[in-house]
Amino acid sequence: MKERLEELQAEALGKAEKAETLKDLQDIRVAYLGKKGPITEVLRGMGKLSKEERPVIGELANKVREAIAEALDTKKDKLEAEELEKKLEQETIDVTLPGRPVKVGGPHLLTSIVEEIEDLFIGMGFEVREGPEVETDYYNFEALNLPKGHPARDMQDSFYITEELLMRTHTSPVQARTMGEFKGAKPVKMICPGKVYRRDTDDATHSHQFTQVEGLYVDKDVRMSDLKGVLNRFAKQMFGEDREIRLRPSFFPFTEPSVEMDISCKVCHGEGCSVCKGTGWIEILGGGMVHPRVLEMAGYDSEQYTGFAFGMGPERIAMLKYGVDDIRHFYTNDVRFLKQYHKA
Ligand code: 2NL
Repeated sequence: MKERLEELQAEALGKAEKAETLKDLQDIRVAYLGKKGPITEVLRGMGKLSKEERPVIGELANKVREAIAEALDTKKDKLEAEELEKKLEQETIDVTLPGRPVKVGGPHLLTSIVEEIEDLFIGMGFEVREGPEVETDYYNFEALNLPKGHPARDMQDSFYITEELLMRTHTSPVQARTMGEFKGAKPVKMICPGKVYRRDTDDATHSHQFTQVEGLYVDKDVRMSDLKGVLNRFAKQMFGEDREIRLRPSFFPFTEPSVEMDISCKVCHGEGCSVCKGTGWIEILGGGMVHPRVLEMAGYDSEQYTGFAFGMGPERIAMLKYGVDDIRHFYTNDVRFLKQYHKA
């Protein structure tokens, strides 16, 4: 019996050593230590032994049982540790791998240009003001010296919402509102950037929705020379200190006198080329002295106050500055166009 037990122990320990999985270990445990296993069987046959042999075999049987259990436990710990090791290895993150690049966007070219224009005028003491895109007929036309039936209203075919409401055709109503707010009692020095709408058929130079920046300076003693000085500074900072400006007489219903401003052509320096169509000059904006009727309607005494105003299209400014040949590029949002103008 003693030999049988020792044989069983050796056999079980050998198998435990070779076991490769936790399942193998469990099978060995059941096979050797289970109720139907060989050790239990040995213990059951102890009745046939002599009084002297019984405690010896009993003790040995327990030792064998313990030895097998211990071998299985040890092997179990080892297998579990190996498994954990393998799992950790599989799940390792290589922090030195290069990351996947994140696509970063940037401001739209028009946004950048409008901000650049704003910064230049803020630098000259102008305040930036915004207003509604849906306007009343009064602020969009009437207050700007464009009474009902005025031919210039046809020039600006507009999107009407009701008889009295329309999509603004310029940003001047923001200025008319501001002058009204100030009640003719204090100076106004402001610019108003924003979207405007006109019933035009879209093509390379027209868009039914575009952007405008208008400026207004009303105070005692504001003169045409102030307009010229401010616009000259603007043109040089926007297009380069080597650019010249010139003012030509023009007409707008809300200014008198009215002017259009050209900048000298950078390509030919005034000699005449295809960019400036042989003239040496490129038109960039319009302006003039605020019509006394516009001042009076807003509550300003036109005997005491004078003002200048101007308006420009940021799309046109951007097209000239960057050589963009079609206004629709600003609105079709082709990333191949847009990403060329992202700084950094
Ligand atoms: C252009 C010309 C212009 C104005 C805008 C204005 C506003 C007030 C009073 C008087 Cl409140 N004038 N604005 C004046 C002259 C020209 O815009 O070609 N814009 C794209």
